Formats: sequence, C-alpha cells, structure tokens
Amino acid sequence: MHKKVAIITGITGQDGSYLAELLLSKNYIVHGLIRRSSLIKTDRIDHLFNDRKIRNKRLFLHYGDMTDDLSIYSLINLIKPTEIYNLAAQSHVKVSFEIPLYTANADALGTLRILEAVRNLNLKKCKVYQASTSELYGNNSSKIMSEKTYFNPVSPYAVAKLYSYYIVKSYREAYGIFACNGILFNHESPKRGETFVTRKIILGLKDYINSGKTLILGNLDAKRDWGHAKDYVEGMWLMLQQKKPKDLVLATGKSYSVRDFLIKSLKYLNIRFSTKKNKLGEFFLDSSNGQIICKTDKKYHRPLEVPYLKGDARKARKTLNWKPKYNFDALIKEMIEEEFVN
Ligand code: NAP
Ligand code: F7E
Repeated sequence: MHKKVAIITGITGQDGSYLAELLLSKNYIVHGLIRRSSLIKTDRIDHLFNDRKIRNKRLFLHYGDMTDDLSIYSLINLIKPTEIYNLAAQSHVKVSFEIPLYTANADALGTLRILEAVRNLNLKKCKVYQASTSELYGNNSSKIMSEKTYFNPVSPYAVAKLYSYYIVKSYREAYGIFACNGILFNHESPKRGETFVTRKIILGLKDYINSGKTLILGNLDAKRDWGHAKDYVEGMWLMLQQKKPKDLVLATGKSYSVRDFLIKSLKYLNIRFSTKKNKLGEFFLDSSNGQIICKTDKKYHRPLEVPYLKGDARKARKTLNWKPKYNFDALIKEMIEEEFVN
C-alpha cells in the first residue's frame, strides 16, 4: 500500500503540532509549512524534528507563507500530497481587529491559494481539510449551534474564515475536489498560545503564585464550548478518511464562562478568594492576604464580542464515531499540571 503523504500548514501551532504527532503515529510522511522568523519558533514540534528517525525521513519542513501564492503552489506541486490540512492562520480574534487586511490575506485568500493549486495541478486524489471555526456563528441567538445554524460573524477573523468556508464548499461542488470544513469550537491544551484566555489565566495564576503579579483579563461573561486540541485533531483526521467530504461541527456540547474557567483554576490551585465589583471592574482578592489576584480591564475587550457558543456535534458523532475524551475539568487539570510541573 502507498504511504499517505500529508502537508500541514500551521505545523508550528497548537493544532499542527498535535496533528503532526498523530499522523506520524499512523505512519504518514508529513510535510510542514513554516514561516521564516528571526528567532526559531519550532518549540511545539522540536521533540519530533529532533528525533533522528523522523527528521527528514518522515517529517520535512519547508519555508513558505499563506500570503505567498508561489510558495503554496510550489510546495503542493513538489509534494503532490494525498492530504492537506490547512491549519495556518492569523488565529487571534482580537488581533484581527488590528490587522484585518493581513488576516483576510492569510485566513481567506490562503485557503483559495491551496484550492487553486490542487485544481490546477489536477490532484484528483488529494483531500483538503479546512480549519473552520465556531466564530462563524458570531453573535447568534441559537442556544446550541450545529451545521444547520445560520452564520453571523462579527470579527475580521470570522469574516475571513467565512470566505474560506464558502470557497471550500464552492470548489467541492464546482470541481469535485474532496475538501471539507471542520467547524471547530474552542479547543485548548498546555500548548495553547499564551494570549488566548485559558492559557493566559493559567500562566497568570502561576505568575501570581510566584511573584504576586496581578492577572488582568477582559470580558469574564463570555461563554465558550472548550475542548482539548488532542481530541479535535483526531476529528480532523477522521474527516479526511471518509468516502465523501462533509462539513462537520466538533464540540463538547457544554458551555462555560471565562469566569467559570478562572474560578475552577483558582479552586484547583487551592487559592481561597473573595470577589468584589465596582465601577473600575471586577476583582478577585486573595483571602489569605487581601492581595489582588485578578482584575478586569476594558483594554482586553473587543470592538465586537461573541457572547455565547455551544456546539452540537451529533453529526460528527454519527458520521465519524467521534466524541471528545476530555471534559472541562480534565482540560483544566492537564493545563495546570503541565504548567506547574514543567
Ligand atoms: P495557532 O496556535 O495560532 O497556530 C497557527 C499556525 O499558523 C502557526 O503555525 C503559525 O505559524 C501559522 N501561520 C500564521 N500565519 C501564517 C502565514 N501567513 N503563513 C504560514 N503560516 C502561518 O492556531 P491553532 O489554535 O493551532 O489553530 C489552528 C487552526 O484552527 C487555525 O486556522 C485557527 O484559526 C483554527 N481554529 C482554531 C480553534 C481553536 O480553538 N484553537 C478553533 C477553530 C478554528 P507561527 O508559529 O510561525 O506563528
Ligand atoms: O477568547 C474573552 C474573550 O482569545 C475567549 C481562537 O482559537 O477560538 C479562539 O477564539 C473569550 C473571548 O478565544 C480575555 O473576549 C476575556 O470572549 O481565548 P480567546 P476566541 O476569541 O474564542 C475560536 C474558536 C477560534 O477560531 C480562534 O482562532 O475570552 N477574554 N479576557 C479574553 N480573551 C483573551 N484572549 N484575553 C483576555 O484577557
């Protein structure tokens, strides 16, 4: 049997690194697209790339950029992969308000560049996974969101991802390309970027314990459906193993506020606290010494917020036999334990 050959864009990111581990464990040849930077940023995949049995034997890294047509086309032409996982993106919602054009170029047109390469090179056997997102639902009145729920994106990030969602659908229907959108709700892990709220909370509490520094957060009322990235990359892989491409939601079906995440983390760390609210914001005070553990500041608010997300993954369960292994408590436990042990 021919070996499966995958390209992962965004291999240095949270999901890319877990997906690379998964595909290598399944004996794939993996090619990762990486960006040049003045300091090397391959920490999340160093354990794989530094393994002599893997490096340049089963795992190859190539410089390129989602905003650069030629590097995308040349890589796909060189490798002629059987699977492409398009995970590369400017993935921070708040930052997308500050760099909207760049976000559109990388997150929307980047997907088109991949699809155009697959089409022009006539790669009939190549399957494409697109990292779509629950941010598409945006400001939405639905209590739970499925593949049938309307989209109402409210950030430049979400609008760029909406373009990708529809261009994937369009190329699938127009040209018969096996391309599908995984509509993934928030997923976290010890490898989560430091400026996303879950990791920021845990790193902030570590700083508070070690040096008494106050953690500053934005909107604590926002609710998210938080899962673990390891479960979600398995879902991505399963989507490309199907006979027919289908757009599917991956989610846990539970929604918690940012405040819930903070309180659970404080409890897990045995930090006793009280809270107060005034016109300056909300405060979490250390019961042992009155010090401010955490406070809110409007500078972390977004011009538009997605207030509530909860996903219905019944279709993925039926189609892929996928269900998450981690719940909210297990996710927080792992994120804290990794941070405090290592
Ligand atoms: P992440 O940790 O921010 O990783 C993003 C990756 O994209 C990094 O490898 C980054 O490279 C790369 N990248 C960014 N801009 C690029 C460009 N112009 N050219 C080439 N590479 C570029 O994101 P993640 O959490 O793993 O998410 C993976 C994908 O799923 C993203 O598309 C994200 O939008 C989407 N998504 C994430 C979630 C979630 O909750 N995590 C939910 C739904 C959808 P550097 O390492 O060089 O920065
Ligand atoms: O914010 C609130 C913030 O930045 C979650 C990306 O992976 O998931 C992610 O997008 C919530 C928001 O993730 C802070 O306002 C409060 O309501 O961790 P986040 P996100 O915006 O949900 C989706 C599915 C993606 O596709 C994205 O790529 O937390 N919040 N205080 C804060 N958020 C941050 N970052 N920092 C704060 O201080």
